[in-house]
This record gives sequence, structure tokens and C-alpha cells, in this order.
Amino acid sequence: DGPSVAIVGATGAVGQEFLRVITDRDFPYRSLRLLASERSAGKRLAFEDQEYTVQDLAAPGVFDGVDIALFSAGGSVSRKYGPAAVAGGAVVVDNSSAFRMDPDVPLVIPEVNPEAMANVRLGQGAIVANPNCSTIICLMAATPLHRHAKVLRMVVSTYQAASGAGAAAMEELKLQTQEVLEGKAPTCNIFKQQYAFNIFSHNAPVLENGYNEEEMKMVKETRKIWNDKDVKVTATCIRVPVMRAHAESVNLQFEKSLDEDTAREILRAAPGVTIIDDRAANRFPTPLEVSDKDDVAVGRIRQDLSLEDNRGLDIFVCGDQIRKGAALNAVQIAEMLLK
Ligand code: A2P
Ligand code: 11C
Repeated sequence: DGPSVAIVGATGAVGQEFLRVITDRDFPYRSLRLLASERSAGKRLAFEDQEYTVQDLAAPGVFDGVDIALFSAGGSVSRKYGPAAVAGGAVVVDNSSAFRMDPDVPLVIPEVNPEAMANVRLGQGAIVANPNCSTIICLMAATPLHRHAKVLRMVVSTYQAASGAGAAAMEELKLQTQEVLEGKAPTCNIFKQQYAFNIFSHNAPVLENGYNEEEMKMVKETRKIWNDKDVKVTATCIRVPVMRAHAESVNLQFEKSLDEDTAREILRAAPGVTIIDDRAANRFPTPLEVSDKDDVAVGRIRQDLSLEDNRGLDIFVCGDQIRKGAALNAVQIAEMLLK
């Protein structure tokens, strides 16, 4: 019973996590098709007591009979193959940036704006976009506060993990760390500069206005998800040598007063959010602690002392990039389709 599911990019970091999340959440499926590039075609993958043969996404008929297609193979792959899946009647849950800003495509974090996909039905081809991981992790914590006091301006600084650049970047971080410790020159295939024992500005292309694409995604996606074209957002996105969870410093300026105790209560009640905020022990969220976890962790919850009347808060958020930042969010969207 359940839908027929296809996973596009099944051999990648997010694709593999789709499978783990499907198992962890007992997501029902009638059949499963694993798709990747021709490089992986024919490869055998074991999953839940079955063996699957990875199929070439470019082969004819791969979306025949598919109800839900989870895409995570990059924007160009989504643009090229997404429409074919939709034409065949599938609902595509797309993890890439290809369709996010399309006004007809819902951009959804289930805990934040489930109403955006009210018109999407199983059996009627459609695309639902998964937001960028940095946006998801930030908004999981910022939205409950926004609902209470309305955010006027948000300033984000990110500390982003290797996984955001895919499985090969995670391998490069491991390899470089070893190489540097052995006194060898680090292999730089994915990133242009040394990654181990270093940090650098996010690798996304830098635009005319000086922001890189990752930063502009946070600006534009927040406006779309909150359905608030006026909210002011600015971001600085940085890559740090961490394996799979992003950290973000988020400064929020509100229309109404919001004191830190109330903020803590609001966050304690927020689904998908865990508070780690022990000042006495100096214990706050870390990327390692949230790795492989579903919840986003929030700490350093404090009043912004540069603003009057409790009109601002500073928080520090960590979330597993592969899980809530990508695979889990997409599977939650798929679960909403089954309701
Ligand atoms: P493959 O392993 O065959 O290259 P990651 O984000 O971890 O780098 O993973 C990317 C995923 O997207 C992989 O599963 C990869 O498959 C898949 N992929 C990349 N390019 C294509 C393509 N042109 N057609 C189909 N799948 C692709
Ligand atoms: C990262 N968020 O951590 C990025 C990469 O729009 O889905 C994913 C880009 C995207 O590097």
C-alpha cells in the first residue's frame, strides 16, 4: 500500500538520507525506484530487505506510474527531468533551487507554511519546492517568534557544513584533514581553497550586488515562505569545516516587544525545535550535537541590548543540513500529500 516513490539522486548525500528518513518515519510506499546518473546505473543498493538496481534517470519511462518523485540531483537535473515527471502525473518534491521562486510553486516548510500546498493533490502532477537548507534551519526557529511579535528585520550569519555541497565535499574535508596533518598539500577538487582548518565565504557565485547566491536565497525565500514582501533580511554565508550540520547566528528585530523569557516559552512549544541554552554550563547548540537529529536546536536566546523596549533578540541555531535541511523536510512534504 502507499504511493509509488522515485528518488532522483539516490546515490547522493541527500538521496541516501531520503532512504534513512523513509525507514525512520515508516513512510508507506508501494514501490520504490532509485534513479541517478548513467555513472551509477546498474549499481545495486540494499534497502529494507530488498535489493534495488539504480536506474539511469535519462532512460525512457523511469517516471511511469510514479506518484511522488523526490528530487535531489541539482538544479539542472530538476529543470531537465522535473517537468517530465509532472507530465506523467507525479508530484515532484524538489530539493534544488530550480523552481523555488516560481510563483506557481509552493515553497514549503511543513511546520511553517503548510497552507502553501493546499492545492497540491496526489495524482495531479505538480512541483513542491524544498527551501534552501540555511533558510529552513533559520526559519524553524525564527517563525514562531515572528508569529508572536512580527519580524521587521533579520540579520543572519551562517557557518555551513560540507554536506551542503554534496557527498564529494564531505569526502574532500576528510581527505584534506588527513593530508594537512601529514604535511601534504590538500587536494582541492570541490572547493578552490583549503577547507580543512580554514573557513571561507560560501562557494555560491557572487552577484553584482556583492551578495552570493546562497545569501540571496535566504532573503528571497524568507519573503516567500512568510508571505511578507516587506520583511528585511540580510545574510552572510560562510563555509566551515564541519561535516553535516549548519549553524546560524540570527538577529531579529520585531515590531512588538518580545522578552527573552517569553521567547523561550514560545520556542519550547515550537514543533521541531529543541532548546539547548544553559548559560551556567556555557552549553549551547553545536553542529555535532544536532547531527543525525530531526530537530533544530536553538540557544544563546538573549535580548538584543542595542534595541529598546525588548524589540530585538539574538539566537543561535543549529540544524542537520542533510536531514531537516533537505531529506526530512521533503519527506514531511510527501507525508502531507498522503493526508
Ligand atoms: P551519481 O552518483 O550517479 O553521480 P551529491 O549532492 O551528494 O553530490 O549527489 C548528487 C546526486 O545527483 C547523485 O545521486 C548523482 O548521481 C545525481 N546526479 C548528478 N548529476 C546527475 C544527472 N545528470 N542525472 C542524474 N543524476 C545525477
Ligand atoms: C549549502 N545550501 O549549504 C547550500 C547548497 O539551493 O539547495 C544547496 C543549495 C540549494 O551549500
